[in-house]
Amino acid sequence: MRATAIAQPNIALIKYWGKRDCDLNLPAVGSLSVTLGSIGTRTTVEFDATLNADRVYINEQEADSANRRVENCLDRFREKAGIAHKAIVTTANDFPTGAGLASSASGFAALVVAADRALELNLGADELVDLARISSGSAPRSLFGGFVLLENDSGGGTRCSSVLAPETWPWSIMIAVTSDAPKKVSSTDGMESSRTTSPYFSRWVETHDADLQAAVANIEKRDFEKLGELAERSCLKMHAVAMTSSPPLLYWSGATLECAQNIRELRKSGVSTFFSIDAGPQLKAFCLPENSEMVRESLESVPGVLRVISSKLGEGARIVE
Ligand code: 2P0
Repeated sequence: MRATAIAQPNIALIKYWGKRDCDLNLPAVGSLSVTLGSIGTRTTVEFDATLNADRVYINEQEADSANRRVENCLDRFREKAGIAHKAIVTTANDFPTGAGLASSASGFAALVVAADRALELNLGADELVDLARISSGSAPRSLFGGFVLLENDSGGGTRCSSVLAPETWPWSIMIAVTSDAPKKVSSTDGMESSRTTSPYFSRWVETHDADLQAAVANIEKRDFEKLGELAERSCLKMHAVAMTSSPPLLYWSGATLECAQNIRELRKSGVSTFFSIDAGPQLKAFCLPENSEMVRESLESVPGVLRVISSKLGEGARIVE
């Protein structure tokens, strides 16, 4: 009744921000992401009839606040397996947790894959997508590798799949880490505040599907420049909605903005690259592998950048033990 899985974070090119159903954690909009290959979460789940409570350890510390979300996820697995055993969950990230690097995505993707194997449920991909999504809206995307599309389906749920395998179109991703501190406002709280208070939220939802469909078409055409334009704009649209929430959500630091300006300057000088920023101050720059050193040097030159993590595209969540 024990299994270990690895899952890798993903970064959305076309962002998810806001929910249409908070109880089922259904996103208001679809999203398109890339799964990273060089940083990850390793999670072991062990169900044990002798335990009287679930125990959750994140990076060797017993967790309180994240515990409820993990317990809810385990409850759904217990219900499917028809057992009441509690579990020990041990999870470790080799990157900052809760700082806009998609640790909840890789964390819950690893958890559902490990729990499924530990209980020998052999659930299908659609069921794993639902179980991951209800815990964290971005987690289904880390179940798959390469370029991944998460869409609302006509039946009131979501579906998720890889639209292109990682080796088919190699990319480099450079993450400029400007802070290791956890964010002050969680994505979940930020999204709900945006939905209820930003005057731009309805336009964000109305204009989103066109961005998503255009991005998928440009992946099919391998048009890096057009995809980059769409992705950078989707990121800035999301932050415009966040910034115009009440109270305003400003996830950037000065260094984040300076990194963004450097990427735009590089692009003006003829280097194909674009950026994205999530609910934290790290900046993610995307480029083709031949430009990765130039992009890295440009980000490293910004005061306030603590380090640059380099990644390629990666695989979906998988069992390792
Ligand atoms: C994304 N983010 O598409 C967007 C962009 C953050 C900024 O998906 O509330 O932590 O658990 O569903 O999964 C963060 O989403 O939020 C996220 P919940 P989650 O990557």
